[in-house]
Amino acid sequence: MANPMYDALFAPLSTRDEPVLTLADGSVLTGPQLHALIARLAGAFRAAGAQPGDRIAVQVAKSPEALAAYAATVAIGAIFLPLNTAYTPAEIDYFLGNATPRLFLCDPARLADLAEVAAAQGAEVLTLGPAGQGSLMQLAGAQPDQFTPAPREPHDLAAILYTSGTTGRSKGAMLSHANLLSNAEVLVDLWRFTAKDVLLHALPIFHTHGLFVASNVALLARSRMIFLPGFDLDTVLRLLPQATALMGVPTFYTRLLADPRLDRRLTAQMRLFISGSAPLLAETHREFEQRTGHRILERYGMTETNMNTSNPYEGDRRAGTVGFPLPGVELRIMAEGTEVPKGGVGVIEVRGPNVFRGYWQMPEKTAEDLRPDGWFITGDLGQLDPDGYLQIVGRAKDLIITGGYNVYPKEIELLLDALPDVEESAVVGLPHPDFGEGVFAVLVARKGASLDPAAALAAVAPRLARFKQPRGAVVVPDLPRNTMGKVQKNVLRQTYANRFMA
Ligand code: MLC
Ligand code: AMP
Repeated sequence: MANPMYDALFAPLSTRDEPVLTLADGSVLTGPQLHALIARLAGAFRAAGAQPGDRIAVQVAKSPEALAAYAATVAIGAIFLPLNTAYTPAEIDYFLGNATPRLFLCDPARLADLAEVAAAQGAEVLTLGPAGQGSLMQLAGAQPDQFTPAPREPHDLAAILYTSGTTGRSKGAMLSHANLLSNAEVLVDLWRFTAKDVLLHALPIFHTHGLFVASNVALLARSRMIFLPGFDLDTVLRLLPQATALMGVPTFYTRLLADPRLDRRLTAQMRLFISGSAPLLAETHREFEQRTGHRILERYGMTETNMNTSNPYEGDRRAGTVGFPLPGVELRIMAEGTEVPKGGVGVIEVRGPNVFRGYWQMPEKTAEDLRPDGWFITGDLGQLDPDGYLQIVGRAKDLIITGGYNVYPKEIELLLDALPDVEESAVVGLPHPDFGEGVFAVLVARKGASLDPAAALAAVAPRLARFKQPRGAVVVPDLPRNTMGKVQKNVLRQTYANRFMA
């Protein structure tokens, strides 16, 4: 019986007798070594009681073992649930409560904070440190380096990734083997990835971009990955000459451009620079081409759909656009229930094998975004230019994207509004030179209360991942509202637009 993801991405490793992962220190893992690691982790998860269909939640630093944990989870028919390493115990408590995983793999250094949360949610804890320390590798050491994967159907779930909801509570996007594989196959072909490529991988692997767009594509194409713990500018500049491709969020590119060491010589052997997860400014695109001669290829995706559109590999990679729908993906622009012709602005909807199976245990939320005929309402505002290039012009959803991470204001507003001296709050994204957008809070004090903005932010910080914490706040007499009484966040964004800009 087949296991689609294992068969396509991981089984071939056993005969790829060459370096598959190269680490920052130059050490390598060959295909058979990585495959043996996956086998042992599969045995370890099974020994710990994980069955097909179980969720395995993972909040660990990026490492070959972490990547192998993803592969092992999918190979035993379980469902991989990666969690941002910045999440606090309060946030983790929500995810474990919603997904009820069988196992929770966390950093041994955070066991004191997390063991109680995991126990309360009935998840058995295994630990994995950045250098492979912890109980998981101990358990894996006793396992064979061969194993039989569990049979899976294409529509069986391979992963659940949380993407916060506009109402503040994150939703678990359910992704099937077929969702992920169909997208990886299209991207390998569209972006010309081959066994000759070396992907410089500096993204986290707890989100779609680093896990599915980068890792799945490289594995499927049999490309090698220079597998870095994260984006460190000096390391990326040092290793660029050894790579052929880089995938990054716009912050990667603005940071590279801010460093005079980035030049044509350093990037001469590079084949492809890809950007996504957040808007790439047209001037960044132009400056990058002037500096290096490379035209960045921008693409557009989501946790719920993986990649939707891409600029062409051959042909005009148009700055300020996200290109055309991928082969097999339908796209339309909708406004007031009808499709908008070229040039008109509306909400982007997509349909195709890449579109997820719905939100975990949230049928009503699923029905709000996923139409019965398969069209998914992205919440992004877009328009098609005369040549059919898609431009993302805004968001219908209340979303901030900071350095490529999504932040939903509601989650922060609920915490601020619960403070004794706060009457109400509005959280907005303001232009930020490094992260693209920065989180900012506008507060109204309760009658008679003297509200210190810094104290308010400090009070909510412990419950929020660092990247969600507002980087600034102001107290105002009242919030601007429209005639319907809805807070006008666009007015706030205009009023405070220069807050983070030098
Ligand atoms: C780190 N910090 C951030 C931040 N990243 N704050 C806001 N937004 C972020 N994105 C905090 C740090 O905790 C630190 O806090 C301070 O800001 C300075 O950190 P830094 O050293 O500058 O951050 P760094 O570690 O360099 O990380 C920046 C980054 C990282 C851009 C490399 O954010 C990153 O890897 N982003 C990629 C996100 C991603 O993979 N997105 C894909 C989503 S999937 P303090 O208190 O210590 O000073 C998706 C679908 C698709 O969107 O289309 O791909
Ligand atoms: P996530 O839910 O983390 O997958 O984030 C998906 C969101 O990121 C999309 O709905 C868009 O709002 C945004 N996004 C992804 N790629 C791009 C891009 N190239 N340009 C602008 N926004 C993007």
